Amino acid sequence: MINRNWILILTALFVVAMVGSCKEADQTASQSDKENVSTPAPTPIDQATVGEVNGKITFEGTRPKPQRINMDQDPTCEQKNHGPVFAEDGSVNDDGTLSNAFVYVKAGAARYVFAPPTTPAVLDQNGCMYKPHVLGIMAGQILQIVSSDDTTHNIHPMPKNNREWNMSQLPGAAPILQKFMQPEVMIPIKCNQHNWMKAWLGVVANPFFAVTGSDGAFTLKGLPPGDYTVEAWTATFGTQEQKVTIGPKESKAINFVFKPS
Ligand SMILES: [Cu+2]
Repeated sequence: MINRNWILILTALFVVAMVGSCKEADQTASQSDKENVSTPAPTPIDQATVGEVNGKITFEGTRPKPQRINMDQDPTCEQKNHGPVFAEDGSVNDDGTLSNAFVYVKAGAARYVFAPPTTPAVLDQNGCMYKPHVLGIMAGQILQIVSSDDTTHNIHPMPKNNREWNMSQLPGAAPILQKFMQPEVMIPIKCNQHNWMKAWLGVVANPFFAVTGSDGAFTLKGLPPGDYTVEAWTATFGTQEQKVTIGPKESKAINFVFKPS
């Protein structure tokens, strides 16, 4: 009697497991089918002939006054930052260069299809500030949003060409994974909990983009020979573009100088 019951139980468990794994396989298949339909094959690029564009972003003129951020509203945020915090938008480096400029190939690369990287672009929330403040990502690449804070954030991208959404992230919660399928420079991201939190996301159809750091420098590597329009975007001082022709294996320098807005 006992043996028969056990056989029945084991059989039932086996059936449940099989049904479960079939369902999983079905979902995986339909997901990859969808991706295959929407993603054309990448264009082969002769890596032996690629070149690059590099340069610096600088600022000339009277610098805007640094804007101090007031985090009184959430003591958790205030305590995590040791000392005053200033807004990144409009800030000029001591040496006159600009950080947080987004430089990318705006035109000239559309004749190629590029596969988005399989590694995600990561946006952290740390001290109730988005890190990094400006982030580049390829259309279709995963944006992984994490929080290093002991407070709840509500991430709210405000795109024009992509789907708008907002999601809360509690302390210790799993990363939020999202994709932006349409190129869009730039998507502002705010936090619905902390009105000072701001980030900018540059979604590009090609892998030729960079964000300047404390030296104001950028490099766009791996460019096939051709004519390109390179745009430099800043949150406060507007955008500028320059045309550049890259020959085989050529490295060209172009600089952008921004003035007070
Ligand atoms: Cu927040």
